[in-house]
Amino acid sequence: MKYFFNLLILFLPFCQLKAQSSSIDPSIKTSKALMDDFMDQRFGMFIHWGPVTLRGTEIGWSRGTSVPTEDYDNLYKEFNPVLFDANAWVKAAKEAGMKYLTITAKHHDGFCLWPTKVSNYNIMNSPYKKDIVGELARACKKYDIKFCIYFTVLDWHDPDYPIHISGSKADPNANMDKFVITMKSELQELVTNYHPYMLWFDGNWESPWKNEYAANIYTFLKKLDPNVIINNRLGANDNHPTLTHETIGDFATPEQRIGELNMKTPWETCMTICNQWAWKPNDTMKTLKQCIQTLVKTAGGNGNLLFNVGPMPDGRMEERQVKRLKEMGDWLKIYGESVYGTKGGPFKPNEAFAATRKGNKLYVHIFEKKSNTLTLPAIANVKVKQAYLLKGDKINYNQDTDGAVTLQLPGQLPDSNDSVIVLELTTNAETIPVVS
Ligand code: FHN
Repeated sequence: MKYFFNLLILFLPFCQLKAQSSSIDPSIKTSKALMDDFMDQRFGMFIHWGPVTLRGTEIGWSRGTSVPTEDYDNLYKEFNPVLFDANAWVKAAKEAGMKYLTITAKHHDGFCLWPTKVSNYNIMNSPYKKDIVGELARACKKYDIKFCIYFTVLDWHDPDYPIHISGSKADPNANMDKFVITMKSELQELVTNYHPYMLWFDGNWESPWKNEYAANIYTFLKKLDPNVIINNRLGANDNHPTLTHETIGDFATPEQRIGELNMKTPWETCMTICNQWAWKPNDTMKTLKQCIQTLVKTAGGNGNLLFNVGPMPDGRMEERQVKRLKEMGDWLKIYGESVYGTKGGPFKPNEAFAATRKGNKLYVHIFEKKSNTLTLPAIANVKVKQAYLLKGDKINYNQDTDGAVTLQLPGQLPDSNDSVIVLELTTNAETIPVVS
């Protein structure tokens, strides 16, 4: 009976959906303070995982392509990740220096990693029969990592969603209003049972999805938790790197590339440590240099990095991926103050260097030593008091009348992936306008 009333509560607002606005009331938008807190985190773990790992193919996208739909949709009957250990996954994120973790609770294939009451296509009907989302939420609380949830808008498995295979024609027998009620029921379970810090929507680009639905759901979510942060992939669009005042969502989400330097609106790059989002045997993994420089160039652009690992079908993360993340964490143990809680800029990141800043400190991240000196673009009305290697020796420099600073680089830079020189200024580095 309770479930019926829940559905009624969810259904009623849709009676007037057609009259519903396609934009949201600005007063319910996530506060600047919360967005500043999110952007201070700088580094998060993305996890793409599900029964598809039994085939080692891409989650969602291999359904009906490299894996026949019938085969794909029955993989959950074999899915039994007996070596899954939520604490081990969260500790891997912690030791990487990551501050938040985002799990694909439901990807485009529609399989739910939590005991939802809304559909049988969930983890409790696999041989594993345990609440993956709940275990990760508890482990994140234990290790002080912010717990976040990835949730797909499109659902190629749900008969009420009109598109059943990517690129196929809309099914006239589908029912979008009913589908959106299902979505709201699932989101109500996730928000009220696991209290995510952030919701990472995805799959918002197919024709059945409209901003009227998105606005209704954003408003619904904010009633459940006014503080939950929501990315820009709930609103109906495919322009993920952009955020405007009309966007239904709180931050932009450039993908598989580092976003542009942007001091005005929040953004987070999502990127894979390998090539595939879900686990793939012998996939190519990024070098430590690529990993560290991606994180630093993202922070240098004033953005966050959501870095993806794909755990294996038995529940373990690949040792080599955990080791690479630990190496990133070891680097952050030394240089983390030049990443966490900083602002990007004022220089545009490039192949030679990037810059971050906090208070009166300007952190210059040097990726390679091209000569014995490095001249930074002029920054007007800014005076350098002293320069030194972070955790290291004094650096000699000179500053000419237009403010350009030339650093005398040491014979051997301390870190071949990224060496950090601190310039202590006479003023607040965060107020320096971006140097184009
Ligand atoms: O289709 C998804 C893809 O599988 C993956 O989840 C990425 C992660 O950002 N998002 C979509 C592609 O843009």
